[in-house]
Amino acid sequence: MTMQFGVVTLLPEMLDALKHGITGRAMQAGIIKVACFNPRDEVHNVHRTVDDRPYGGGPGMVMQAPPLADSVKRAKAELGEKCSAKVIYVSPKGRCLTQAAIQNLAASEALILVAGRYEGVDERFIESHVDEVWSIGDYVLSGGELAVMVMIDAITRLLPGSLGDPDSTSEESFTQGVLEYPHYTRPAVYENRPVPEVLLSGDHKMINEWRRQQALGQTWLHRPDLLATIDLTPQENALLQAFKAAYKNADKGSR
Ligand code: 9D3
Repeated sequence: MTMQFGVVTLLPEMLDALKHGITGRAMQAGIIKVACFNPRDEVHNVHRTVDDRPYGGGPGMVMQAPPLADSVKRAKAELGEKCSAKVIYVSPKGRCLTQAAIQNLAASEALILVAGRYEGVDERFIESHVDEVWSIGDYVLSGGELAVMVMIDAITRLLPGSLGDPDSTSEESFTQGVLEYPHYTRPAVYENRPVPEVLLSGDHKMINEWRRQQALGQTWLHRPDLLATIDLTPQENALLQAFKAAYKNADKGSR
């Protein structure tokens, strides 16, 4: 029932941010459990060294394999029965995370997530102890902790009971593959901009159609790559053509 996350990190304090918001609520409700394992705790020499210079030379430092492996072993032991827990290393070299990948990971009983620091970890740790490598996008972070937190956040909100509003997730299936329609709340006029009239009409058939059209239009404007991957019904195609026509017309008026 509880999904367990074992996080291997040199900076466990960073994970304290998960105590806020939906993840914090999920912790309190027993939906998730997050336990950190610090490779430094596995080293008993004077300086408690966990990194060293790269063989072959070059800049920066590399995390050594033994303290990382010992932390993973400790995490597996603590997760108890769930020795089936996959070990995931987050790295800019990993496969890029998608919502589909998050859905698959959310079906796990337990996950061990390894965050790197410095230039990365000794390749032999990955070969011997890591099952999957994931990236959160093509940009450079200063370490893996934020990526681990992104994964825990995205997984947690899919777990039963973790979202305050159960309608929010079913709504998402209605808008699968397209961007969201724009949202409005009071005041009815803000900086001379009125709320779209249809939203004040009370006509929910019209409102749904407008929202569908806006979702398709937003996707056409901002994520044409997504639009290319979905099949539109003839009605949706007509809604999008009308959006494009209105958009191009508005452009004429402003010149
Ligand atoms: C200077 C060469 N860098 C490769 C682009 C090395 C390097 C950069 C950043 C090594 C580690 C990191 C730290 N990043 C992560 O640990 C990380 C990450 C990321 O930077 N971007 C996207 N996803 C992820 S998941 C983990």
